[in-house]
Amino acid sequence: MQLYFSPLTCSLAVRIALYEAGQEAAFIEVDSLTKETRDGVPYTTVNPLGLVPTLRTDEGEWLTENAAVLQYIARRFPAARLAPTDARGLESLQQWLSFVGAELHRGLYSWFLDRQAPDAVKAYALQKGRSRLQFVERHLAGREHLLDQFSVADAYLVTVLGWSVVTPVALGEWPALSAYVERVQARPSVARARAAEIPLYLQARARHGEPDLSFLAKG
Ligand SMILES: N[C@@H](CCC(=O)N[C@@H](CS)C(=O)NCC(=O)O)C(=O)O
Repeated sequence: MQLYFSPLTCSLAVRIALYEAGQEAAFIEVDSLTKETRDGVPYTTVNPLGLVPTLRTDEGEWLTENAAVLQYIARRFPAARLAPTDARGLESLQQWLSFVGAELHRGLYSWFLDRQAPDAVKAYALQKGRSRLQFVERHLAGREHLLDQFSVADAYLVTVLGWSVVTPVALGEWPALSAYVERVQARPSVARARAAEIPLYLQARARHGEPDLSFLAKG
């Protein structure tokens, strides 16, 4: 398998899922600014939209869209129990993958990671995002995970909420979300995935002359 990723972006969720499943893959880094792999291949030849993640399976299929890639990994490695197997559980998984992808990733956080987003859009997203954060806050109060046990939806949610530290989303306002992030980031697969990508993220920022965020390396 080959995973095209950019450090600490949503493709981190796929790395987490692979580590959970005990699978190795070739991790091919895409520079999010130049849209080239680190050895200079234009990434749009792999994914015309230039978006990560893209997964090339061992069977030679190309998969895009985080929710689809995550569900592929869950299905391909059932022993890792990264997804429910019953119909109701699968519906809940789909619900949370959609919610994280649309309401949190795209609807809220992505505007703060987009260098060209107008300030008015960011302010609107921040205000509108509050109801979405409140919704997950209520769901997670008294629960360990989005579903009954860790699933690929958690791999996605912990990745997205992890962006709070570099955005104006003040996660401290949401105690259940803050506790969730701390707990899930301590999970071995998540800690290992972050430890692999934080140095790459810091290197990419330094390459592009962006402000130093080395506090991230301290965990
Ligand atoms: N709908 C896509 C969105 C993926 C996405 O937004 N990827 C971001 C990183 S988190 C990206 O590659 N951004 C680069 C860009 O927008 O050019 C998915 O769910 O996989």
